[in-house]
Amino acid sequence: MPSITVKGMTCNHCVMSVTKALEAIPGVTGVKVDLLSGKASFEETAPVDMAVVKKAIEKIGFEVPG
Ligand SMILES: [Cu+2]
Repeated sequence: MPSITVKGMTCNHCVMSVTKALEAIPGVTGVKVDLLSGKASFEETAPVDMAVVKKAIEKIGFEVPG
């Protein structure tokens, strides 16, 4: 299960925003976002480019370190 670190989430609204942004990416399903650890993980129904995931998160105002 791929996972990515998301910086800047402060509440459940942030979690929902990140969840929705990731679910909108083709091939991404079963998104789980953990506020405390700042980690988002998901399952793939098709290969997903992590650069696309990173972009989707940054586009809605959060940071992906590294
Ligand atoms: Cu928030």
